[in-house]
Amino acid sequence: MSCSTKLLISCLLALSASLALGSKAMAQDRKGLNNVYKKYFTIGVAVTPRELKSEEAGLITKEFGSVTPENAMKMGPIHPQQDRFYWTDADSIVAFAQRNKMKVRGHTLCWHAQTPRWLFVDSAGKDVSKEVLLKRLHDHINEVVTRYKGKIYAWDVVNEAIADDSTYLRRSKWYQICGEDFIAKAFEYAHEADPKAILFYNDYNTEIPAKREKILKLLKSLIAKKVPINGVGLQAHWSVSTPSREELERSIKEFSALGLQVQFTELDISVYAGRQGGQLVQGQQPTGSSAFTPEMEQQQLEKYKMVFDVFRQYRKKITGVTFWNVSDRYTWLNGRGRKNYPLLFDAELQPKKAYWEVVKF
Ligand code: 9MR
Repeated sequence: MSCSTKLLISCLLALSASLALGSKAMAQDRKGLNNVYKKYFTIGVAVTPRELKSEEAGLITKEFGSVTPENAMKMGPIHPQQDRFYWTDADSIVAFAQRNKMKVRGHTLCWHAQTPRWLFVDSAGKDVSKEVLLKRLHDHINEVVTRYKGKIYAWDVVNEAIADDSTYLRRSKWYQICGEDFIAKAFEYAHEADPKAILFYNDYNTEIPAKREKILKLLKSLIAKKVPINGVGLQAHWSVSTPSREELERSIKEFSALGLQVQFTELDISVYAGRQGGQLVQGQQPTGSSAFTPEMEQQQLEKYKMVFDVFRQYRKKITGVTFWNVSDRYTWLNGRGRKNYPLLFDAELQPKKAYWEVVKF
């Protein structure tokens, strides 16, 4: 090897080492989303117990100030049999948050999905009465909320009780057996178990006028009945095409005008157009290659920039923004043979271009 080749190689090595150092320094210099938004609102993330024991843990503590269990506190997973609770996963998330001085949003006490088998039926398999179902709801809420009293600052008490079709309330098993009373009762039971917890009603498609109207109607009726409700969770499963700035601003204004806290509880921005993350429905086949194209990257970055701009503008009304999943390594939006890239970190856990737009203001 000639002298000049050796020199060239050592120059290249030195250059690549300094580049590596540079990107490391940049990673260390990153303040983290929650710190950048300290004066605005808490920024949180939905987590699985596995992530808290993996590479993701460092990213979670660096970037976020609050965690929400993605599934671990839902009634099916946490209360699989009437006389048996499964606490391991939920406990591990709460312990992680305590160790790292993070807040916890509890999710969720009463929902039509992910319910345990035993909940709505008696031993003969017949539907239970309204009294029995409300007693079961009471006992469930009392047990779970009491266990984490003082450790979970906010609960999604009732999730998704409003219908997507032209009816008002979703015709769920809860509704069929109890009528609308289960909603107010769930809040009362949660308040009784932890009077200091901030109690939320949580739903999706809250920027669609027809659905927004129905949610407003429900919230107004709960407030009029003096039900202990403190906030509304707007899920924010959005996409490159939704919501518009106008729709989003209108939702924040109308919900906060009720005197409730507003939190965005399940934020992600799908790279496929459409409501609810542009999900594929049963039987629909994915088209194209499922790659994250530069066009998607640009559209997503613009949507993230716009929504955080609005969030900052309405900082006085908004008390929290939670992402639904940590990075593009794992998202609930993957499915039916199609990959999605809805978050601010890529599958290598590195910040995407959209991240830098969100922290630049
Ligand atoms: O992300 C959750 C996914 O892992 C579960 O399979 C799914 C079951 O319905 O629930 C997902 O989380 C939902 C949340 O609890 C309520 N709002 C909609 C979320 C996405 O479906």
